[in-house]
Amino acid sequence: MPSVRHLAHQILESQGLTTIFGNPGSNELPFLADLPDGFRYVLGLHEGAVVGMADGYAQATGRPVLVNLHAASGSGNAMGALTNAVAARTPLVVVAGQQVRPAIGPEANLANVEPTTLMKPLVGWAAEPACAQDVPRALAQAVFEAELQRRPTYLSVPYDDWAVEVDANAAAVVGRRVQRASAPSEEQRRWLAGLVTSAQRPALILGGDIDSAGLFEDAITLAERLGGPVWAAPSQFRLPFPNRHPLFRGVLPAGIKPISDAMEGHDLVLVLGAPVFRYHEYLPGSYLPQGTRLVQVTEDAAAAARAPMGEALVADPGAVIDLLTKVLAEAPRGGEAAYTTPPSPTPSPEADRIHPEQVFSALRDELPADTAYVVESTSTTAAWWRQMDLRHPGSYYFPAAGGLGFGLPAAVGVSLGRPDRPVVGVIGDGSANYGITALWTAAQERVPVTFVLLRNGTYGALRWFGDLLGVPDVPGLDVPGLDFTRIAEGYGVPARQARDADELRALLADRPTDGPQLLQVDTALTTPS
Ligand code: TZD
Ligand code: CA
Repeated sequence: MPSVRHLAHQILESQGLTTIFGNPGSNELPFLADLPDGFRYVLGLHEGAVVGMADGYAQATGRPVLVNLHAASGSGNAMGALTNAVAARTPLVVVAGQQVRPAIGPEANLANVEPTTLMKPLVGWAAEPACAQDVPRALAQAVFEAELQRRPTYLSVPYDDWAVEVDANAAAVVGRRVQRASAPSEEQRRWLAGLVTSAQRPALILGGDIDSAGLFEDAITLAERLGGPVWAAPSQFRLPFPNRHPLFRGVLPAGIKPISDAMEGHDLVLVLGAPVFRYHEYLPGSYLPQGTRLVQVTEDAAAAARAPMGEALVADPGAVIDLLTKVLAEAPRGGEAAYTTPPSPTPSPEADRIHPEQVFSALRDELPADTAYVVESTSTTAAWWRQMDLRHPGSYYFPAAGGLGFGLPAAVGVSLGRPDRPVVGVIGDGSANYGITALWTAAQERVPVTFVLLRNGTYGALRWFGDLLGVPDVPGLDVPGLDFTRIAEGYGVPARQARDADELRALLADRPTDGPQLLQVDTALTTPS
């Protein structure tokens, strides 16, 4: 008779979840015992970093990933990082260790007292199996729910369950396949095709799901046939379209009025793979200009249901791109205009500081075109998009819910998931602290990530926000006295200070490919828009 542990490992293997990101405690040890060959355990030193790494890995591979956390305290530490995974629709399968069954009721130390409510509403599904026999099935469900809902799930397993021997029925779940297809019906296809072919001035707004779902290239074909402008949806966590393509108009500003202004003159706005919309700054106005019709196509039923305007079709954006590309094939309206060239970087106003645009133009010139960037630097967004030239799928990752602590760990996860791609983390001196322990994992795993640490001594974006809100003088906005070269060295990551743009270029060109490195640059303060 097989043990629960044996079946669980088989299920994970058959579903391709053989890389485990975790931080263990007593309750988790029995699950980790006897892991078969081919499993890899990536240790993170703090649960926020564990989830950030797993999020990056899952996004880079497009597959669900197992996260193993310690009881309620480890789960609690992970919750901030989970907000990003929820917004990015990342299928993380979080398995937490529970005390032995007889010890839960009396609340022994490290009992996870209300495991099914603890992580809600962040996770889309949470359970603790009612008996050991049900653990294998529940684990499979956790994987399938994460994939089907594209949302993290949470399973709490009492640690005395792993050694229990179960009957043959429990093994029936090994190797199950659960798939989803969501192509529009004939009637829906006619409706969409009619809308798009009869539009005079259509516009496309693409969300992060386009890149997550591997539709980056397909979106280019569609846009070129449509011939209309393309924006990335606001609060973007992936880049769904090449940012220097002649049809690209940028990432939409995250306010009601600016989006409405941008849509002026368009009779049809087609939103693919994005919520409508993830606003941030409250800049009131009417949602859309007079006479503009908005249609959202998303697989995320909740995003369709909660949108405040427009029509929605819950379907696979890939199927819709396919359909529209075919419908538009006979009447191409697109031009062959060239990709735009970035401007010369703005010089720094201060002698001992580099302008962020100088940093980004150095990245653009010195690094391979297929570099994947994980960005968590909040006041430099405008400078970033002015300088970068990203033409490959999977080139850009940003914390999807704006929760800091994603960038540094996610860069490690992206590199572990895609060892074929150069990976660079662009991290602010504020942001770095929330996920700093991932430096240790990068050093131990010899992950070839270059971390470019932008040190402006402050929470730059919050200074800008304070001005926007009319409260420029608040405490707690500066972060002086941090030297990330010394912090990195302490975690085992070699580090250098680049004193000017030329030195940065030289260090980037000469970056190691057998392990991580951190390059710190002192940067001038800029505003995000
Ligand atoms: N805590 C968490 C977990 N997430 C957050 N988003 C914040 C706090 C608030 N916050 C922002 O939204 S931006 C920011 C903070 C603290 C400043 C980040 O500083 P940085 O980047 O040095 O990384 P800039 O370029 O100086 O803004
Ligand atoms: Ca900063």
